[in-house]
Parts: sequence; structure tokens; C-alpha cells
Amino acid sequence: MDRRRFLQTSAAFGLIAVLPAIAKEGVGEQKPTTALHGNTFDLYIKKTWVNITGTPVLATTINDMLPAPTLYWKKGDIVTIRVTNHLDEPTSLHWHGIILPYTMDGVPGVSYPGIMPGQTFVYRFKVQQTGTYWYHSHTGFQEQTGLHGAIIIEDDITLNVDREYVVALLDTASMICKSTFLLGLERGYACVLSISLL
Ligand SMILES: [Cu+2]
Repeated sequence: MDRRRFLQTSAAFGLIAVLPAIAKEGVGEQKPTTALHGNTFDLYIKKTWVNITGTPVLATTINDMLPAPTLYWKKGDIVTIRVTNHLDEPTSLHWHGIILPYTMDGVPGVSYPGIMPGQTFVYRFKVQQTGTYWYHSHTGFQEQTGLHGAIIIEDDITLNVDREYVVALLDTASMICKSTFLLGLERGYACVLSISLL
């Protein structure tokens, strides 16, 4: 998408307001999704150019990654997750399926108002379960434009495997696809399905 087209599309969907923040913080370039281990995590939410389909689109990302980093936690640990919002709008991160105090659940309007632009919110809770989960924004179209990642919670059992893979299926929404969606899919465009190995 060229700049003129981007500006037209942005204006049409109210995204033009994002531009001053983009100019201030800069727009990231996509980095390969990596795994983060430990019990303290620093996550930065921002806009990042990604190119999955051949057409660059502006995605909402964590640490410039799409999908977001895979978080490896350990049952019994107390995890601290510092989430900084570099967007020009509120954001949020919700830990899907995770047992935790409601104040740490990350759904705006339930336990907190969300994370305001420029703010850092610190999540801290004890990990009480094992398994594969995911986390995502609970604000606007941020999840649909990229803000989601996997969580792997381990215990003390050592698996006898050479290598473990996490597979994420992304229904990617480009600007065109998203706008078509908003117009009711009357022209029959389909979003592009891609498979990423984390
Ligand atoms: Cu969820």
C-alpha cells in the first residue's frame, strides 16, 4: 500500500489520529517471534509494519512481533509482566484461561480501565496451572490486527523431545481486508490465512 492509499484508508476509518503518535514513537519493523522465559517480562505494544501477503500492513504488535512473543511460565512461579503502551489509544492484555486474581485479568471495564497511551501497567500473579494458552488485547480491533501470542506453562516434568514447536494460526487482516469486512464483505474478499511456526 502506498502512502496516499494508506492515508485515504486511515482517514476513512478514523485511524488518522494514530499518525502523530506514530511520528513520535516511530513505527517498528517486524522481528521474528521469539520465546521469552523467566518470571519477569517487559512487553511493548506499538504499531509495526508487517508483510505476510506481499502487501505491507500496519499491525498492532508486542515487541515488534507478530504473533507476540511466546511466554514460557512455570507453575508455582510468581510472574511479573510490565506492559507499556506506545499506541495513541488505550490498550489491554488479557490472559486467556489463566487462573488469577480478577484485578490481573486485563479486561477493560471489569477490573481496570485499560492501559492508557504512554502508561505501563504491571501484572503480577502466581501461576497455578500448566498447559498451552494464549493472551490477547481486549480493546477494539487490536487482537484482530495482531495483538495476540501464546503462553506455555511448564512444571518440573522434563519431556523427552528434541525440540518443541508452537503453531499459531493467524487470520491476518490487512487494511483492505479489514475495510472490506467493515463494508460487509459484499465483494467477496477473503482474509488471508497464514501459518506461522514460532
Ligand atoms: Cu481471551
